[in-house]
Amino acid sequence: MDTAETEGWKKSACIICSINCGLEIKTEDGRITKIKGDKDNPVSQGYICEKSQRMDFYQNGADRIDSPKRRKPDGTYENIDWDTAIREIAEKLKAIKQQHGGDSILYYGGGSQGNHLGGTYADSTIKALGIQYRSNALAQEKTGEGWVQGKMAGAPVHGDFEHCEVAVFLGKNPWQSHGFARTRVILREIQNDPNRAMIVIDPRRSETAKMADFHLAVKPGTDAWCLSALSAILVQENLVAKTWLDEHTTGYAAVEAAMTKINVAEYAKICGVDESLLRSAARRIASAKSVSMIEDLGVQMSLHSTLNSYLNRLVWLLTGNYAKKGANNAFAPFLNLSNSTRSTSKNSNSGKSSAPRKWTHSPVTNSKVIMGLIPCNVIPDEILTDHPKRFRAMFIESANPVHSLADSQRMRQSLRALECSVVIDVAMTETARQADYVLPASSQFEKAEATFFNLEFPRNGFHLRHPHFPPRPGTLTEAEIHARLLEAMGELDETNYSFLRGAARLGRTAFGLSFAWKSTRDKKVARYAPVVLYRTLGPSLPANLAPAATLWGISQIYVRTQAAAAKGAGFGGQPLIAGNRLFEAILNSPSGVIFGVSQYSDSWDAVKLPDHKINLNIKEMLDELATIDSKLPHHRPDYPFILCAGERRAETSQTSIRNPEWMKKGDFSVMRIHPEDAAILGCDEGDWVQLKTPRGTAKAPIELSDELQRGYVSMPNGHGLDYPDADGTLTRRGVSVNELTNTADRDPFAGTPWHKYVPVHLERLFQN
Ligand SMILES: Nc1nc2c(c(=O)[nH]1)N[C@H]1C(S)=C(S)[C@@H](COP(=O)(O)OP(=O)(O)OC[C@H]3O[C@@H](n4cnc5c(=O)[nH]c(N)nc54)[C@H](O)[C@@H]3O)O[C@H]1N2
Ligand SMILES: Nc1nc2c(c(=O)[nH]1)N[C@H]1C(S)=C(S)[C@@H](COP(=O)(O)OP(=O)(O)OC[C@H]3O[C@@H](n4cnc5c(=O)[nH]c(N)nc54)[C@H](O)[C@@H]3O)O[C@H]1N2
Ligand code: SF4
Ligand SMILES: [Mo]
Repeated sequence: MDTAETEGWKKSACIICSINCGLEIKTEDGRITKIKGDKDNPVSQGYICEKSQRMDFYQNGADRIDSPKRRKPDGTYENIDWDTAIREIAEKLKAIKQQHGGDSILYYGGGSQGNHLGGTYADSTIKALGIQYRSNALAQEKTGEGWVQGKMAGAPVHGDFEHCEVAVFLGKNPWQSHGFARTRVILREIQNDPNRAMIVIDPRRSETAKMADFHLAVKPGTDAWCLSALSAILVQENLVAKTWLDEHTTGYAAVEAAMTKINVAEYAKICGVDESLLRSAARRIASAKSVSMIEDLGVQMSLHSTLNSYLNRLVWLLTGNYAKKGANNAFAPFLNLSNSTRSTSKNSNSGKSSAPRKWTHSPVTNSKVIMGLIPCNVIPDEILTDHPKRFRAMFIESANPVHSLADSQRMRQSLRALECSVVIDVAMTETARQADYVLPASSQFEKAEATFFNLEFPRNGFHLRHPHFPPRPGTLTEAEIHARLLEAMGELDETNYSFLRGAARLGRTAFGLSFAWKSTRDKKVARYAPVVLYRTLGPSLPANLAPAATLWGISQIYVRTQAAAAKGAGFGGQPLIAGNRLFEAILNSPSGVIFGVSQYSDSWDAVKLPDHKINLNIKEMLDELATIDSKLPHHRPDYPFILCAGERRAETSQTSIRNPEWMKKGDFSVMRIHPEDAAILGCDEGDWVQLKTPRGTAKAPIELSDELQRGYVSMPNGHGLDYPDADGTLTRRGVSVNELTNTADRDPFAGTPWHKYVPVHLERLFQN
């Protein structure tokens, strides 16, 4: 490549989905002007999708904020200076802690699709305030799966789609939503190889379903019948990997007994899939050398979601598809997103550590805390009550729960009912507009950033992105905000920092030894390690990388807890030195670094159960399976359609991209409907309909699509944002689907929402 081609390109990443593909960008006058895939990124290898081109709409959104804001009694906001904001927030939250306990404050968020570094610093604020309860978007999708995973193996897994013979996508449309690196390339490879096969379980003929060898077009909400029929076929036709099961698992007898009882023909009818198609899909899975399977929102946000996560695992476990090439494997996480210290945290209200207390259930609704998180759907019930243990305050960071959680009306009401609410965001979002204080963060292109969505196997990569713009005046990084909060609360000051700051100047080894020594003498150093690292190691890091300081601590923990994977990637040996080398590699690899290389057999070490054996028998789930026949999805005559509220399409990108101009053509929030259903409503392509659910109403234009089943309609996620026009008036484009959803519609085990199964009444509108 000549210099004209390479000159001026800067390494970065896309912030729209969990893949965070490596990008090369060009910038001019504060704008991101050109974007291409970064071939040097060791995970994405140059791959990007069309959504990557939207970065400047985020960076230069018209509703970015550049001053802390305080809500006035009339609901408008006034700008205040940082010192005032930090002082008032610290005082108010401390007072709430003193009066009602840290367990009356809920921490929500901590990172979105592109930014997790800020959330690592929140850990210090959480501890200082004695906060015991947390939640974030994972608790409206992944907690059912996390609970099942914990009972069966104790380690998170990821499919090896690159190498599998058979890929199974359950309620997942990877062509649009991705979910593993270089998704579309790999999907095409599977499609074009006659020796491989793709199985898609989705009521809709999605882009991925169109590529599939087997499309099991289940009726919405009936996956439990489809999945248990698949396992029943495996058991009844003697297709299970019996020797493997004997060697590696416990509890098969209970599963066998349950599956023997299932009437496959009847279950096929209930889920609407031909029995012969079910049988051939099950046989294809059983005959494959390797099967990788991934589930996503189609089941995680639908009926029986926790049960479905269990049944999904049975399909690939009964056929021995774990811990081998092309199958599901336990990746070595750099920082475990689902690992929580909170459920066993110390009771820190006194400021001193006392006997460990378990915070296993939410205070008001007594809902299970899973992965350290309370279910998103119960948050309003935990606030809008006179229960003495209700939440009195919320600290929200990098999340937009008023828009993204069920029942926006109740979320707004909940925020307004709190004694204090604080939002840290780059933009004046729907959630920020309900908060008492809004703190403006520097954008993800103005600070060091990274995510911990490092789920690849066997080679796992981490990417620290460098800033390419100066912070917008008036904004601060999350690291700085949390440091200031801790200092304002009187938790940290120079006496905690100065020795370590000096040590940092002497090099990383001296710093590591000093940090270990100081931690034993000064409890606050260990307790508030992220902020202490930022204030001491941070200043010694290359320009603008101070917020990466917390990665030093994470690197140190990683090489100790995942020694085999670290060694595989060249970070073995004496832990302090190895951790330092990894940290150095992270700082000096602008395209990202491979931090873990695992062996397939390492997946067994990751199983945290006796003898590293997988447990197949979750009693609660088998009991639930035994009663599902009485829990068929029922239709309400007053709401004759089922709405999939929030589908991933080319034109959706969460809510970080708020400026609507990225959508060059077409309408926002187009509702897709089967042509025959539209005809019954008297509608044609482009006509508008009124949607009415038990919680709200909306209007949308329709698109006729025979990809959908009769009776089932769908709307995209992430639309309906309130964004200022040229004259500053807020305009909503499209439908914010959670104006239509209900917090009570949730899974009985994990509390995850039924957004893919919203009863709705439709009517043609003659004027929109
Ligand atoms: N373009 C784009 N990509 C994204 C995002 C984005 O906003 N835009 N967001 C990212 C995030 S946060 C996530 S979590 C992922 C989600 O990624 P996905 O889960 O793949 O996305 P969805 O389109 O919400 O749902 C997947 C499929 O579930 C199907 N489905 C609906 N009801 C049922 C049912 O009852 N059973 C079954 N089996 N399937 C059903 C739908 O038809 C749909 O095709 O996408 C990520 N990628
Ligand atoms: N009905 C329905 N609801 C859904 C879904 C659905 O399919 N249907 N999908 C759900 C899913 S899977 C998810 S993951 C959630 C996502 O919902 P949320 O977790 O609320 O996340 P995002 O929409 O990604 O919004 C992230 C926020 O971070 C802010 N932000 C961006 N960069 C920074 C930064 O550097 N610092 C700070 N402090 N803030 C920043 C953005 O402005 C935005 O307000 O939505 C969920 N809601
Ligand atoms: S949206 Fe996801 S897959 Fe597409 S470029 Fe961005 S990170 Fe990559
Ligand atoms: Mo998500």
